[in-house]
Amino acid sequence: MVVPSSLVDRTMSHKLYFYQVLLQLCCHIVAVLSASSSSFNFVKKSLLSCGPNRLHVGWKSLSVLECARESQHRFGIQCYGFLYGQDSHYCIPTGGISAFVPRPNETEGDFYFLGGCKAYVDFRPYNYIRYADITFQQDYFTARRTCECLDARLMAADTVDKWVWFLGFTGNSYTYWLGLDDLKEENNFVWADGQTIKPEIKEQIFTKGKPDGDGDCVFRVTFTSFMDDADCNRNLTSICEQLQFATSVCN
Ligand SMILES: [Ca+2]
Repeated sequence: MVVPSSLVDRTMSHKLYFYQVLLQLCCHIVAVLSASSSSFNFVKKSLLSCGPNRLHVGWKSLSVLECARESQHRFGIQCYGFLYGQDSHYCIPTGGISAFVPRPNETEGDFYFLGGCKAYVDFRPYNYIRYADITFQQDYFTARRTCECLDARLMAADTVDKWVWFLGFTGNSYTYWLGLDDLKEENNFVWADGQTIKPEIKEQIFTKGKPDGDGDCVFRVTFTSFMDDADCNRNLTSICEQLQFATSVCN
């Protein structure tokens, strides 16, 4: 039996059409999956004592996902996060977070963050840590919260190496909070990393007769190489240290 050539052509063209549709469908699924997976890298983060650099005044977006996609599309690697108002549907793309930038206000909505060492713009590398010089004055509790907001902690100068660096860095001009206090138990001084101070370090960093119970928080006394305890409500400058990016490319 002879099959008419027009029938063969029609069958072939149907097959071709089927494969074209299948290919388009696959491409669409891959595109949707990759867009979703990149957007899902953002994590909702509360910012109590620091803020994100706003990259743009913002625009209306239908959803969080849409806001994430458009922020990344418009600002590429500059975009480390975004603010999205669930009620206002307002989308504000953001760069890195900083202690020197105001925290988001209520109308700006929730903050979504990508993270990564470059997203913390205040930090510089030093050996196995990264530090941020918080040059404005805060009480001890606020200074601690500011470091926590930056996913860091007040500096624990609990080794000779870090102690020497701290003295050299802070110079003579300012009084700095150190991450050291006896808030939980009088005269039991504990570093910001949870370790109780070693007796030999305590002897080295406090001048004779100190700490004398003036307060529960420890600071560097201006124009000396020594520490003293003081009222935690005093407003002083501070240093945050960040350890989680010790081996990162940012260093
Ligand atoms: Ca005390």
